[in-house]
Amino acid sequence: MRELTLNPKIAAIAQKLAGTTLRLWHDHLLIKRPQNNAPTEWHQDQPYWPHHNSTHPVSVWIALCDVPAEKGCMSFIPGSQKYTQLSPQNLGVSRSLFSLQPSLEWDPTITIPLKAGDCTFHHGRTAHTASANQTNDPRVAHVIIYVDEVTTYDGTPHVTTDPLNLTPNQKLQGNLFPPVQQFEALNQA
Ligand SMILES: O=C(O)CCC(=O)C(=O)O
Repeated sequence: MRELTLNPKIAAIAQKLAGTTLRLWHDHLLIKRPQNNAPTEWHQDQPYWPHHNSTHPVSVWIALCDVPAEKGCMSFIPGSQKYTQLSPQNLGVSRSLFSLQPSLEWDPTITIPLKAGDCTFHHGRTAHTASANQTNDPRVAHVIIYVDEVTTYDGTPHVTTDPLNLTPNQKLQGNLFPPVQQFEALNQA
């Protein structure tokens, strides 16, 4: 997983899409159990993150198995990254995103089934959902999240930064948040 997260080619594509230099924020493995009966509600990612100065965050969602629509694939609302001020959406409340920004309900969505090894890239504010896993096999995806290299910590709680005793306005840096330009070397270490 370390090699995948620090893959320089994937990171280079993320940087090209962002148009700026990026660093790792965090990764995670997202498994949906067979017949989990639980779609991931529509949301933007960035409102959950304790960041300042991050305007081009990018997430890569990599399918580690075939993910057809009935197995928990992702759908997106293209252009929804323009909503920069929405408060964090409540994933436990159906349609929380649309109560915060009703116009999004009318925007076209795009659903992207993937083959194992395929991936999608999305901006940290692009609204997305993932369907329930209605199959008898687990759905396994690996997500790598990059943020602007200049990102600073804003002092609010997050599971990634809580144990680190960071000072508000401190730049995210160090081993846990390597810049993409170091990935090649780190991946060979
Ligand atoms: O895979 C999922 O169920 C949701 C993934 C997601 O929301 C994300 O990668 O930001």
